[in-house]
Amino acid sequence: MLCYIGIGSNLGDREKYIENAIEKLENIEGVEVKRVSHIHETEPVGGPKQGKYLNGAIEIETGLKPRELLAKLQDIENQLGRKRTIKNAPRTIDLDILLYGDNNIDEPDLKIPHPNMREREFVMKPLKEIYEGI
Ligand code: PH2
Ligand code: MG
Ligand code: MG
Repeated sequence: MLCYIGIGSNLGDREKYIENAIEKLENIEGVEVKRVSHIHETEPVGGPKQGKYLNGAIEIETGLKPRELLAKLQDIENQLGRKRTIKNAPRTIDLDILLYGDNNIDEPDLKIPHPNMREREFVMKPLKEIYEGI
């Protein structure tokens, strides 16, 4: 399945966290990283006052089911020191499933397409780069 992942970081060495997360993604069995967008610095949207983000998007081909993929992404977030506190808190790394083929999933802990992604410039800009070929 062709799938798109949103990546973000606004805590600590943001470049390093993004780099490490992509490397870990490449090492997941059943995931092939196909394209990575540019990484952009963006103003935080929502949540408490916090530092700027680095954001990008990643195209992968995967045989994993949505929940299997979600579990792998959460593993990587945990390995990279992600702490879950309040909603939209600053984070070392955030890996979100944006699109999973043309599947629609609406469950409490898994919504695909990712909610509000179309209104979020920090998601759509890197996604467009991938679609339009950078
Ligand atoms: N992620 C959020 C909330 N706000 N703002 C930016 N610029 N980038 C993000 O990745 C981001 C955000 C929740 O996941
Ligand atoms: Mg997330
Ligand atoms: Mg997010």
